[in-house]
Amino acid sequence: MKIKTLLLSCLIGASIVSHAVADVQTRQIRFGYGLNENSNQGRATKVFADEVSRLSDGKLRIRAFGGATLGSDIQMQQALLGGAQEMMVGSTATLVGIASEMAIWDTPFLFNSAEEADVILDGPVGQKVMDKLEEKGLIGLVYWENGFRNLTNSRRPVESLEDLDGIRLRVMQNNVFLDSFRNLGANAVPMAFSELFTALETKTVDGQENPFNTILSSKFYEVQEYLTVTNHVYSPWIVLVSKRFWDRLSATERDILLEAAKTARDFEREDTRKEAAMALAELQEKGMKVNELSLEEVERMRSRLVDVNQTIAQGVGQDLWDELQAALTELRSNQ
Ligand code: TK8
Repeated sequence: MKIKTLLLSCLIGASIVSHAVADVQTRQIRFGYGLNENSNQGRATKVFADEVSRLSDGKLRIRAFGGATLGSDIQMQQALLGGAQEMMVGSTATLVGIASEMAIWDTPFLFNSAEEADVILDGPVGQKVMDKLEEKGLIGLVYWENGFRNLTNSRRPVESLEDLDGIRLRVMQNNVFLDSFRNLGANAVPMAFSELFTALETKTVDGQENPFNTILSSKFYEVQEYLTVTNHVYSPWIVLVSKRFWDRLSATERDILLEAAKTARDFEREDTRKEAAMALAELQEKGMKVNELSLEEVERMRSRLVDVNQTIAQGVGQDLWDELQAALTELRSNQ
């Protein structure tokens, strides 16, 4: 009996596989990202590529391009819209020009922990925001973790809000970030990530903000002396597919991309968290001077950012904003 069942399931399994392979064509998929190969983004892209190859018997081939060699996040998004590039991973923050709802993730101090972010991003609100991309010509597959952002600069330790006065601070090309840092007194300059290292090196800007992982993998410690632990916002990355390309794929091919993106997501979050836990000490070893903000200063920051929250709620729609707040309240009441 056991053997019969086993045989039967083998047969069913085999038919699924052969059906799957028949549905999969040989394709090259250009996948771009902004960070170095030797970064959490690069490592997870490799996991994604290997998994796509494994699930498709080598028929679907991911050609990965790191270090923004296919362009900045915004340039790659345009290439996906036009169909000149098939896939990418980048910040949700730079997508706001295409889908205004993405700005909801830029809310300062939205999540108290990475685990909270996982539940919301992978839950109904995360999916709803992601689905807004389709009518614009992009398919969102999954969110990866960029992480909690922290502040670096080459001028002075930032211990109070006043220390931000006059600091030329690079921010992502996104109005929420621009308004947030202007409200905090910095001289905020929007700029593509791909131009950032040089801008810091030549002192075109004094500072920037990114997770510990990125400060480390992009070697910002070479051109930035001070690091302030602010954790002011949790930044997601999102894995995107050109809709023009997606529309040509079979159901099996789509499943393979989605499954592989989920596997890579789980790997990426674990890898990112492990690295983040070590990165601060490493950055200190590399010579960065690290300071934490006092609770009082964090509170002052929060209160300056309340206005930004209202603008975000208006921009993304009050209903979506309320839905997110309700989901957070429910999540926290279960803890
Ligand atoms: C990489 C960017 C980066 C982001 C930024 O292309 O721009 O500061 O944090 O991760 O998406």
